[in-house]
Amino acid sequence: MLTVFSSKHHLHHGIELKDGLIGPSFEKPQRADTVLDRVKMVQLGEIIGEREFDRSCYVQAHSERYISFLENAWSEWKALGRNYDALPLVWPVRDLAISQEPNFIDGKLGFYSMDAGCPITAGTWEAIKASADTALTACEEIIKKNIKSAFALCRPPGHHAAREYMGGYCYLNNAAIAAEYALTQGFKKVAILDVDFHHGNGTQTIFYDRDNVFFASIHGHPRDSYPYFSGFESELGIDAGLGFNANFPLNKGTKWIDYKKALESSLVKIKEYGADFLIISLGVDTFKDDPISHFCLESTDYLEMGRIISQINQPTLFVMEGGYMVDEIGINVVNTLLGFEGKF
Ligand code: OKP
Ligand code: ZN
Repeated sequence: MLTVFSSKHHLHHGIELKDGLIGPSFEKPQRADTVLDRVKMVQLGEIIGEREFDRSCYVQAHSERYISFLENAWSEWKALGRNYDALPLVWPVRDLAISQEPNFIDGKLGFYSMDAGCPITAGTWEAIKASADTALTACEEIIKKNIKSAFALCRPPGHHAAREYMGGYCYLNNAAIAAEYALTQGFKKVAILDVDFHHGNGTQTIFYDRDNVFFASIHGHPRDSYPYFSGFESELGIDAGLGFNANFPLNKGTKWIDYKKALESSLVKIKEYGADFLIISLGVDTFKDDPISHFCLESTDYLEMGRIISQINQPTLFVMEGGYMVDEIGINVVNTLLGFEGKF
């Protein structure tokens, strides 16, 4: 399988607010490098760099003003003499005013985020742009070269990022940006299957009222797990999108036997939908030793996960999302891809 990778991901590394403390983020550069090492070790296939795409490619899934915010946030922050990571500290929840964008950077940071998991640093824009371009390049390779599948080794991840907000280490929604791109290239029905441990709230909301992108997610139940306010089974889509969203929240400690049932149910829905292009938001934080999650998949389960996903038998783009047990993340990601290719 072809892999697309950008070493620009190193430009982004930062802090997060977790358990009441500011500390180094779990979402660190070593993650992507570990996956790349494994791709090389098993000789998964060719590895290419990302091409640059026009800004308008991101403005499909996001708003113009949100992209401008991401481009300019660091310089606005730095102009105040702050030479450390930017984090939001106030959010417009419920009845607070959301009709206008604040002028001041502290206001903007809260306006465009859902949590304090997304530091903005000097290199953040360049890294997140490269991550989105990685997904777009892999998508373009599948389409232009007419190949069955490709792996976009994206970092930072994207699935918590919505049309106008960042959250959970995610800034640009790489999978959503790729889905919009596939639609511009003549595909009619894109399905996104999100197997990251966390609900892909950003992807869900971007396509919630749409019938040309079906979204399915298998994740820790929001009663126990981040992002807490999204990912319930009752979320089915709205207006034209009603019936084109499916959530599979699972209990703490879920093992492969139960995970597999949810995976198969999600694929039945994707088949019924009649997808002509498949995007997998591939997070491996479902692994038993992941430090921030509570499912119990084993490394060999990912081989079977890949094999089962391949039954959709449509062009398939894998987009890297989460996974934080750095020693195993490479094995688990690449096992999924090998399983998909029938190599095990
Ligand atoms: C990202 B992905 C809030 C951080 C809370 C966030 C987990 C994000 C997971 N400051 N934890 O879905 O793997
Ligand atoms: Zn996750």
